[in-house]
Amino acid sequence: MSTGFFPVDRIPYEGPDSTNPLAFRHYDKDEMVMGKRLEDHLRFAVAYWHSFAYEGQDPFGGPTFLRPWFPNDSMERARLKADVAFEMFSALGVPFYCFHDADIRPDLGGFAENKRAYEEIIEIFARKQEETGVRLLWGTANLFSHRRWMAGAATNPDPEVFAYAAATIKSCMDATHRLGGENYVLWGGREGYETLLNTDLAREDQQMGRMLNMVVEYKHKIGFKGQILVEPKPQEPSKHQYDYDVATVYGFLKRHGLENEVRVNIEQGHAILAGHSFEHEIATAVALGIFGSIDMNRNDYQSGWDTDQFPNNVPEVALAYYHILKGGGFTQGGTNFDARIRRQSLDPEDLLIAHIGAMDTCARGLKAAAAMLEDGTLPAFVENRYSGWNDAYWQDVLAGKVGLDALAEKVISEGIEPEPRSGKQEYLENLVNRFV
Ligand code: XLS
Ligand code: NI
Ligand code: NI
Repeated sequence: MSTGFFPVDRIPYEGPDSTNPLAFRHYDKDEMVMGKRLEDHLRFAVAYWHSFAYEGQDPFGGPTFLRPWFPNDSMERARLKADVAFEMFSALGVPFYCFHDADIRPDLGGFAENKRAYEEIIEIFARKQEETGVRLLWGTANLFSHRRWMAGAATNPDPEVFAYAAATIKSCMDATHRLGGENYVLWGGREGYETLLNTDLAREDQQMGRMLNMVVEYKHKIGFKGQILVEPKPQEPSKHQYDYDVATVYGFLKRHGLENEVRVNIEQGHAILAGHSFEHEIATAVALGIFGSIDMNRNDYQSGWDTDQFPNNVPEVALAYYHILKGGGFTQGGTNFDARIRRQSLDPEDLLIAHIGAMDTCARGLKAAAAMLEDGTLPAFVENRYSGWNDAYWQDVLAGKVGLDALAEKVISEGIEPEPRSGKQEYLENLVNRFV
């Protein structure tokens, strides 16, 4: 029995010439690209929080979405929300979804009541996953909204908050494991500070390192096969967040002996906030061997905060997928739409339209990226640019068999005077434009 919330129950693929706003024009999930179905390349997920828990508030105004499952104060409403959510996953034909504990259950006050409410909804999700074939890309804990987290979760000066965070993470990992989730994500919105005047950086680093080690120990203890992912973000809500960007997270992982256990979930808008591009963050993670998954969205380039809009820029998305495909593509990760409709987009169909446009944008981007790889000119250019290093002598240099003095001797005895070569940036930009 459908709730009747959405105007249609299935979004068809109608091809590029379709003018139907409730149809895909570029995302044909069975289309083969580089020997793989588009659905298996992109691994789309809907974010429960933005589409079903966000009520439309902004810093200056309250809720604008008057959904029948708001306010979030009873199990009955939480069950209705779950029904509508799975109707949308099925209508869109997405293979995955993602959620926080606080998105799916009412806040009933104490830890034990909330845990019971959460577990009841998890059992409903398990049944709905069976019925629809939709799977869990990742689970996570909301350790940032409630006032108890205002001074941090793992990095809180109060050890009892640390314990509460550990208990919350444990129940979210158990639920993710129960639902066969492919990843578990940690985003530390409050793991940072508002002012250094009240903050001990060394202690907070130690606390955060211990928490992440406990997560990894527990993963192995229960036999969870998913990836553990940290999601970098430089600030917001904290003035400064410790998981600033991919390179910072890598340093943290090394410091705490976790670089082979934990990978990153990279979000487009967070990359921009950190002063990077999305592809910079992806390429860095691939180079360091910690690429895991992506949160796909877009920021407004004028407003300067994390606006979580749906992606609509094909050339940008194409470069992101280029680096993902070049790095071997997703394994357990995927494309999670960490994006919400604008607070004036009131109609139920606006939720569908937003995801349709985003999925079409990603499909076009991925196909352009695949075409660039299959054409081969761009990767060959880069390969060729470094090809001098392939000689045995230069490999010995990298392997540490040649020292500074030996290199100095070589330059003098062979009269080496290197000739600069063009980086051909404009040529490469024009080349990319042939595919997007
Ligand atoms: C907030 C983050 C958050 C994580 C999940 O900016 O993107 O939504 O993805 O906690
Ligand atoms: Ni975000
Ligand atoms: Ni995110």
